[in-house]
Amino acid sequence: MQCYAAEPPLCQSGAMAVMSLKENIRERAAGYGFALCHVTQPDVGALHAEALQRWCDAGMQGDMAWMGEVVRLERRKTPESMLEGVKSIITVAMPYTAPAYGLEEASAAKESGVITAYAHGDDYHDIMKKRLKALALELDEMLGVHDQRVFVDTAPVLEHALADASGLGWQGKHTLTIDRKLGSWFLLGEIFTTAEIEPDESATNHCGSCTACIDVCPTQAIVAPFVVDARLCISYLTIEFDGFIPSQLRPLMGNRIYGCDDCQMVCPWNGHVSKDKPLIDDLLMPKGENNLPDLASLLRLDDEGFRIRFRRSPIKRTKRRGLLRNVCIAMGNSGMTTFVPALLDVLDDHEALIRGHAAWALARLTDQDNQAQLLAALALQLEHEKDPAALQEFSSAIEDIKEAL
Ligand code: B12
Ligand code: SF4
Ligand code: SF4
Repeated sequence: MQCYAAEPPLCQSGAMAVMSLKENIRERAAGYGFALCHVTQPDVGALHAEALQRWCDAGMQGDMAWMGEVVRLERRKTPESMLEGVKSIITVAMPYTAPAYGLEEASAAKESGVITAYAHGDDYHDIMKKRLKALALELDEMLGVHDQRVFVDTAPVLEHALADASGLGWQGKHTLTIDRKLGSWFLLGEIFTTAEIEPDESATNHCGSCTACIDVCPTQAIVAPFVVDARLCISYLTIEFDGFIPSQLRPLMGNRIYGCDDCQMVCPWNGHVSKDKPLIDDLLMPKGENNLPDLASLLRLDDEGFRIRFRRSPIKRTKRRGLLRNVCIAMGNSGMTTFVPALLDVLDDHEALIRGHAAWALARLTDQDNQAQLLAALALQLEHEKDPAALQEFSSAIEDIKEAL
């Protein structure tokens, strides 16, 4: 045992607090907002390595080429390939505020879009990376000569497997990492170091016979316990996928316009996590504007408006074209003909992706009163349309409206 802390409150004169290296790291991590901090060895285990390979072989990564690419795939399986001589991996979790609404309230808000809770504040990637680097600097003092690297999300690191092995939390059937107290409302990061730190015990699974997440998934993307087919997952479709969303999946997306939290919202381990009391973390603090935002206002955003509104938000990832595509789908699913004028306004948008999805949405909102107007507007646009995919959307929309007559 050794006292590693040089300054109060860890080592106060008279009441010398003696703590182990790991306790000291944990305490410092907590100072950066990392509510959980554990340690493991650089080994993801055969179960995870094989399951990852099967997932990619089945093409479940969809268009996320960076997940299937051979070199990166091998790196995920072998953490030692990410830092020569790595001996220990420190895993951390940074909590964010759970959604302030329930599933029913969110889907009943037809004029609004649902944005995943982690994206209600600033972009966590920037925040966590900065904080992990600052923590890593402090480790330099504690660990002596060592090499280290920090990772958050985007690197080829199998974060759940390492979190599980380090005892930070278990991987639930929806594949997210869960802690008994925090539920799953947190994000993961790691520090890889060449220093040797005593590893923690791995986590134990507490899903039991529950299948709530599998049952609630709107697109049945959890194809088996612990297996999410990304191609079906609304999170993938709304954030990662850049093209025309398969038309059979669009009605299932409801009003989710950026990510999806359904499988987490029904998880009993999230039941006790407070929805009303935001976590005190200034940067990740939810901004009201992303809490069930008005769909019509979002559809009016031009490129500059989008850039300004989302410049510090993870939502910038989809670019305007992706978000407005999702907004069109939510409008089409709303059953609200009051959205028709807004959708007609973007039928000649400079982005084919938005034009095409607006056409689809208009066909869904056709009624006796507006069908002639909609057919005329779509036919007019069809004459000028050059993009093959948008052209296809216009033709299908016209056919659908005619069939409904
Ligand atoms: C690709 C990716 C996605 C993809 C694919 C999701 C997936 N399940 O793979 C998409 C875009 C769909 C996605 C969505 C989301 N993501 Co994501 N995503 C990632 C990323 C970059 C890689 C995940 C990965 O390795 N997938 C490959 C597959 C094969 O892994 P897997 O699904 O975990 O499968 C494992 C299990 O099947 C396990 N296994 C096999 N058999 C068995 C048996 C048992 C008993 C057990 C326990 C395990 C087990 O082995 C496999 C390999 O480890 C990670 C960050 C990272 N670098 O790890 C973030 C990450 C997982 N995402 C995260 C988040 C927040 C989300 C969303 C909640 C965002 C949202 N609200 O929209 C959703 C949740 C959807 C869901 N249910 O998974 C967080 C999760 C935080 C947490 N508490 O767990 C991460 C860790 C990012 C971060 N740094 O915080 N994501
Ligand atoms: S995030 Fe949504 S779509 Fe994806 S697995 Fe969970 S419930 Fe299903
Ligand atoms: S909903 Fe049930 S099965 Fe799914 S992760 Fe939570 S406890 Fe596990």
